[in-house]
Order: sequence, then C-alpha cells, then structure tokens
Amino acid sequence: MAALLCALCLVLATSLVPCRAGHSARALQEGMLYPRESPSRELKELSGIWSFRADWSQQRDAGFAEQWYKQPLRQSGPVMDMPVPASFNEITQDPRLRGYVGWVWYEKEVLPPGRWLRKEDGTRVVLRMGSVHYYAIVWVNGVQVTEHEGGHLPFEAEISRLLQDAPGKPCRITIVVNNTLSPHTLPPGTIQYMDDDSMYPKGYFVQNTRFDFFNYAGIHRPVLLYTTPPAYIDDITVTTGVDGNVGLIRYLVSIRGSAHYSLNLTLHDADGVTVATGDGPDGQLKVPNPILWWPYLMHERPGYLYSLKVTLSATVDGRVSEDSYTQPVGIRTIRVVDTQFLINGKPFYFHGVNKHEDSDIRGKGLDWPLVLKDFNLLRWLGANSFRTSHYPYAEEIMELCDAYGIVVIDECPAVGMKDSKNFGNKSLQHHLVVMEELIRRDKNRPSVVMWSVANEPASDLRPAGYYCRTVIGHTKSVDPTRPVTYVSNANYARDQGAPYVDVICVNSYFSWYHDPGHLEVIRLQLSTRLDNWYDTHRKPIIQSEYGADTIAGFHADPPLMFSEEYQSALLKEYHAVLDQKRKKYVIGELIWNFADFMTEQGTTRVLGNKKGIFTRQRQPKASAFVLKERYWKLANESSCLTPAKYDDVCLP
Ligand code: GCB
Repeated sequence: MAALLCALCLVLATSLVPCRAGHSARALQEGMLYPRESPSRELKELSGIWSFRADWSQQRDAGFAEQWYKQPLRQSGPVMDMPVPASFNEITQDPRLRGYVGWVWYEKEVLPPGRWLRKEDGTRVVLRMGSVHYYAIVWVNGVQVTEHEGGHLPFEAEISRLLQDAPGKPCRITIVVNNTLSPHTLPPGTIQYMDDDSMYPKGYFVQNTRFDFFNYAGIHRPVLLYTTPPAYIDDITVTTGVDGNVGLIRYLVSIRGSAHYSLNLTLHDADGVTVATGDGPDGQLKVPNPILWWPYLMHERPGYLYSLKVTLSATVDGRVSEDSYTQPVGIRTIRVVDTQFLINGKPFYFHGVNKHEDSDIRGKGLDWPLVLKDFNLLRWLGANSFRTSHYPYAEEIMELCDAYGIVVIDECPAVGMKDSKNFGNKSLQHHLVVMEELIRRDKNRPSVVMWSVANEPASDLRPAGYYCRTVIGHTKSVDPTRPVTYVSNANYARDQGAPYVDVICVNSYFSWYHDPGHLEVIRLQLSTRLDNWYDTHRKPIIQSEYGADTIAGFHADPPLMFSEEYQSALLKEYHAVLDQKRKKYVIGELIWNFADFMTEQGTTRVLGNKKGIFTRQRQPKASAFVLKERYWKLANESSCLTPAKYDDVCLP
C-alpha cells in the first residue's frame, strides 16, 4: 500500500507515514506566545462542530488526488459532524473509525469581523492550532498555509492576505490529519502489513506501538484566530532570580514588523500595583521584597504571579502601530545541589502524580470540566507536582499549574523508543526540534522546573549514549535555566544516558511485573535498586513511577492482585523504603497513575490501564486515601502552613 503525506512530498510518498522535510524547524524562528486578549489583540475561538471525513480509499490518498481542500468538504462526498477539540476515535459507533489509521479531513467555515480585514490597518490575522495529532496540513480557502509534525505542540500561520482577498465571505479552514507513526516520529510506531491472505483481507495492516496509551488522534486543542497590529510583540523570554531581598526579572522581547519602535514594560503585582518599570527589548527589572512563586502547600500564597505588561509603539509605513501583551511572571529560582532539588533555596520534595490527557468520550481533547476536576483532586490529594507523562499537556493546563503552584516535570513525546531504529539521525533531528518547540512554548512558566526528554527509552542500547547526550545537551543549550532528566527503566549499570542528566528518574514495578503477588519482596528489591542507582551516579533520584493495576470494587483480604487492598498494600511497601531514602538522596515520588486511562487492547489491559488511584470517571479507589494521608503528612513537614489541611487551603 502506498500512500499520502506531506503535500510537498506526495510524489515520493511510499508509505502511510508523513514526510517531514524539516518544515517544523522553520517555525522556530518565530515566537509562540500563548494567545491573550489585549487592547491591540482579539481572539476568536473556533471550537465547536466541524465537518469531518475519513479517507477510506485503499491508499488513503483520495483526498489529495481529488484535492478535497479546493472546495467545501461536503462537495467531496459524505461528511459527518465532529467536535473540536476532541479525538475522533470515541465519537461515533463505527469501530473502524475508532481504530482508523491514515488521513482524516476536518473543515470549518468562519466569518471574520470586517474590522480585521481593512487593508489600510495592516491587521495580522493568525490561525493557531493548539495541538493536532499527529501530522497536519492546513489550507485556508484552498491555499496551503502551514503544516506541522507532532501531536502535542502549537503551530500557526498568518492568513491576513487570504482573508483580505475574500472580504465578507466565510473563510474555509481545512485541516487534514494523519495519525500514522513511524520509527522516526515521536512517539514512534510501525505499520505492519499482514500478507497471509488465508488470514487477512488484501492490504490489511495494523499500527504497532510500544507505548502504553491509546494513540488518540484528531484536533485535540482549541483552534483559534487572533489578531495583532502590523508591528507586533513576537516573543518574550523571561528568566528570574533573587538577590538578597530583591527579585530579578531578566527579559528579552522580540519585535517584528518594524525596526522603528519603542518598548515599555510595567510589572504589576497581583493587586495591580506597579512594582517595576523598564524599557527597550532587553533588560532587567528589580522587585524589592518580592512574593516568590512557591509550590502548592509550601507557602500561604502558592503560585503567586506578577503581570508583565509589554507595550510597543512602532511606525509602519509612516503610521503608528501599537501592541501590548501581558505575560504572567513567577519569580523563583531552581537549583540542583548535591542530593537536593532547591526551589527558592528550599529543598523541594516532589509528592505527586503521573497523568494522561485522557477522557472517555473526548479522548485526548481538551475537556474543561475534566481539567478543573483534576486540579481539585490534585489539591485534595495534597499533590504538589506532576509529570506530563508522556507528552506536553495543553497550555490551558499549564496556565493553571502556574496559578495554583503545581510543579511540573515537562516531558516531550519521546515514549516507546525501544528499537535501535529510534535512535538514528532522523529521529534525533526531529527530537531536537521538538525540544525547541516545547521550550519555546513553556519557557516562561514558573511551574515548569525540569524538562524530561524521554520516558523509558532503551537507554542501554549502544546508540542511546550519543543520542541522550545530544538531546540533553541541546535542551540545556536552549534553556540553561532548568535541569534536565529522562525517565529510565534500564539497569543502573548499563544505562547510557544517566551521566548527562541532573536528576535520575527511575520507574519500577516490583511485585507487579516482577514477582507478581509477592509484596514481601518490595522492600529489599526497591532499597537495593535505589542504592545501586545512587552509588553509581551520585545524583538525586525521583521514583518516577510505581503502582499496580486495580479494578475499582474488587476486594481481597489478604490482598490479591487487582484488588483495591493490593494496590494500597503495594503503595505502603514502597513508602516504607522511600521514607528511608528520602533522608539521603530520594527527592520525590510520583504514583503511576493519577487515573485509569485507555490503552490499545491486549490481554494485560482491561478496558485500558487500571493503575489509577482514581477511576477514569475520577472516583477514588482505596489507594487514593492512602496517598492523601501520606502527601499531606509530607507537605506538613516542609510547609510554612502549620499544619495544613485540605479545608484550610482549598475551601473558601
Ligand atoms: C511504564 C510506562 C507507562 C506504563 C506503565 C504500566 O513503565 O512508563 O507508560 O503505562 O509502565 O502501567 O505498565
């Protein structure tokens, strides 16, 4: 089966896998500020119902051959309604669409306000996609405006000219999406053709992956239009420090559209009081006696944010063009010193969770009720942190982490890299671009305290050493302010990448995948494993995953696997060891997993992975209460709240 791909490479296409041709690298020359309204900027969200059509042709290439983007999608054949944002997989009753692999087409018509289109104003209209999984090509009124590889990071295109050319007419946005994974995508996957015609129909293939979550696909995060003036604030980079009792904010602002401009910066505290001012595209603001950005439960005002208002006044073709953008800023420091992870100079212990962007109908689509429910559960639990296992989460979620003081280990989508093919140059080059895109998006977020460049890569393979060194080195060169890690399940002595990380993150599943049913071996095995890692590398360690599948409502005493009692008992055995090791070098523990989530079907998964301490519907299993008691106890050891309870800090 031949098929489809990046339009530019269509001629060469020989597989289902999109061609990349380095298109995403170009985008990095520009900023990717989170769209915010201001007196000079308007937003128009395009969430809602879109037209949708999967390409069922044998080669999955009819849409390109027949140029479905040239006219309204309904004229190409039957379309259905599809919500955006959402994964397309769980919406219909068609089992073939749930497991569909290949190109699907989305379309929306939108009428932009007339004031955006006056040529003399020079207003820029930008089309921004928060996340489309995995590969996307975008047309406006039949003209290709951008394409992007990678399912978890934003991309955009300026479309002003195309809109001005059709004033008063609806603008037709067509997005084609391909969820095919290859050995060089992040995450990787393979297409396997089943050639035995006594067993499979002609052309039958499956997509194989080696990661443990369902490869939901579609337009997962909001699509929106936003405007800027012709000269505009393209990017802002903020880094913070503390000198005695003065907070330092270093800033770098990049301007596009004019070389003749002046820039003013005003920093307001949370009450709107001006606390510092500056001018010019780079400089430093000083904030006397700042309220620092503290993690949840470490301070009575966690997640304290200042507002940095950047105001641009420029001339374009002899006319004044003014822009403003307000960037939230949390003043905080991070340092890894010996076996400590210091936030604002105080040792920080990660007591948190691993999550997934997963819900039963929306798949990985941004789901506001779910997002808010999860933050309430995190706070109820006394969790101060999470890892974005195993891909960058929505910016809307990151905004709340900043505001609530939830600390984030920000992970890129390098998961399931188990084959030496995943460590070649092609994968590496893409991996570097993904890290750049991730840093560009999240660099100003105080909640992000560490980058994770991968989850459980086969880091004991020979090429993994060079690969990890290069990705970690590149990440540090793009962002020298944050530590870098990746999450390992390799043998401590054979792991090739551990020498390059700042913090060692290790996963283990004692008494689950190893010695199933034998809770009595956990203490010895975990203690030995952690000591081996520490003795070899002398770096702080996070127990970045541990847990047990548990079907809510299954009970067994004495505890048996899959029962709620077993999960609770397993956690307690881990905690006994972690309590010893955190006196020495363990700086955190993240349960696997916050909630049950969907996976591919298989004999070890019961409608998905059941290691959640909450069900997929967010009801607690017994283990949630075990963890809640522990996390509040841990919080009270390091907090300045004495002693904190959920009701004190979370209820009005
Ligand atoms: C792991 C993976 C995670 C899986 C988990 C499990 O080590 O990092 O993605 O879901 O184990 O439950 O098997």
